[in-house]
Formats: sequence, C-alpha cells, structure tokens
Amino acid sequence: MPDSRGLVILTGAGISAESGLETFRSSDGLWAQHRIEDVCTPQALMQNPQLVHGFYDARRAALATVESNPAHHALARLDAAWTGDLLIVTQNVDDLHERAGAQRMLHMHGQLNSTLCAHCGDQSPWRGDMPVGAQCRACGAPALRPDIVFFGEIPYDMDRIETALSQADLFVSIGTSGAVYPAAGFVRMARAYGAQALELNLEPSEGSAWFDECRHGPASLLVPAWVDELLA
Ligand code: BV8
Repeated sequence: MPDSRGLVILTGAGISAESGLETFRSSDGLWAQHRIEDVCTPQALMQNPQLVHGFYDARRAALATVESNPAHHALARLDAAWTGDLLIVTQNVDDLHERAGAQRMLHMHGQLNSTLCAHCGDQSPWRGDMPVGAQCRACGAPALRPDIVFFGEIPYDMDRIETALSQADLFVSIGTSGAVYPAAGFVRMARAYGAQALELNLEPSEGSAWFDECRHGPASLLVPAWVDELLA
C-alpha cells in the first residue's frame, strides 16, 4: 500500500548553502554584510533603489554560477515518486529546486529570476542586471523592481500554504533558522492540525523545540537519507 500521507516541506537558505549560495544569519552571511533595513524593505527601495537593485543583481549573478546540490535533487526525486499530496514551500529566491526538477513547489518570498511591476503588479521572468526604472512590458510604466517579498510585505501564496498545512500529516523543515515570520510559525500551525514535525538542519534552530524530531548535519547528507527512508 503506497504511503499517501500529505507532506509539506519548508526550505530555507541552508538547503542551498552547499551549492555555494550565502545564507543570511551565519557570521559572514548576507545580513552580516548588509543591514536588513538597507536592502530588504520597501523604504530601502524608495530611498536607495540603486543599492537595493545592486544587492539583488549581485545575488542573481551569483545564482547563475552555481548548481543544485544532492539535497535539491533528493526533494525532486521525492516529488516525482510521492503518490500523496506534497508541497515544497521555499523561502529561497534561488531556482535550485526547479533546476533539480521539483514541480510541486512555490516561492513564498519571491524569486531572483523574476521582476515585479510596482505599478500594475505584472510578474515576468528576468535574467541579468535590473536597472532602476526599467520599463514594464505589460503597462509601460518605468516601475520594475526585484520580485522579492521585503520585510513588511505580505508573502506570496499564504492561502495555498495554510491549506496545505491544515491537511499535512508530516511537516519537514530543512535549512532554516526559524527567525522570520510567518514561515517560522508554520511548524506550530501544522502541529495544531495534527501533523508530525521533523527538522533537518545543520544545527538547532530557533524553532527546534516545536519539532517531534530534529536531525543535525549538512542537508546534502540528511535530505537524501531521509528521502531514501521515506521511499523505502
Ligand atoms: C509579514 C527576501 C505581514 C528574499 C526575506 C516581530 C515578531 C514577529 C514578526 C515580526 C516582528 N517584527 C516584524 C515581523 C515580521 C517580519 C519578521 O519576521 N521579522 C523578523 C526579523 C522578526 N516578517 C515580515 O515582514 C514578513 N511579512 O510579516 O507580513 C503578514 C504576514 C502574513 C500574512 C499577512 C501579513 C516578510 C518576511 C520576508 C522577508 N524576506 N527574504 C531574499 O532577500 O532572499 S527573509 C529571509 O530570511 C529569507 O527569505 C528567509 O525567509 C529568512 C530566514 O532565512 P533562512 O532561510 O532561515 O536563512 P538563515 O541564514 O537565517 O538560516 C539558515 C539556516 O540553515 C541556519 O539555521 C543554518 O544552521 C542552516 N544551514 C546552514 N548551512 C546548512 C544548513 N542546514 C543544512 N545544511 C547546511 N549545509
């Protein structure tokens, strides 16, 4: 009898660390080099658009030089083989899950390879640097911005996420510090609906106490082993 449990898998910067992308809160992480207020808020975009566009241009350029790692590939393999409901909710703005083949997924904090028109709300694919005041192809306004959910902005797909959490039998959190809401609260929501909760992370996170089980180590080792276990 195939396992038909509903899975929700939350991923954070830690799943992409071994691909060579920087995380946020390690000692030399992204936020160590830039104050959040300076690059990831609507106010920052208003006051210093060049700095904000430059920050995301640099990360978009770095993304083009790295590859998905065994953790991304293991989740894509699980997505393809799992007969029950499955949703990968990533906080990451990289495309490494997609490049590994994941299908049933969403980016709750936006994507580097996408642009958002601040005037009409159109979202379109974007590669390369994004100049300040670039013209929207849908409405023509010079109002394109990085398609990133800044602090103080509402994450994408919250209804879809909450529905999935309410139906999940197993919630798995991979490579996230549990520092940012509403993502950091998903484990509590899933458990309130009766799900089991598993954390796979390099070290204990701010939310570890909410999990039934925590496994500590690099995602490239923990995630393939967990997927093998699940599909056995
Ligand atoms: C909102 C943009 C309203 C893209 C990001 C006070 C209390 C509670 C909440 C708040 C508060 N004050 C303000 C808030 C709200 C605020 C918030 O949570 N602030 C925090 C700082 C307290 N949140 C918001 O503003 C959000 N919006 O609340 O709107 C609302 C909400 C719901 C419904 C209606 C209205 C918007 C937040 C989104 C901000 N944008 N990113 C980008 O630039 O990338 S946040 C950014 O940091 C990431 O996207 C991610 O979400 C977040 C956390 O980062 P992580 O992915 O966890 O990375 P981190 O470096 O922190 O941790 C990495 C982990 O990996 C570590 O644990 C490490 O040990 C592990 N690791 C490292 N290497 C490995 C590894 N694990 C395994 N293997 C390895 N090799």
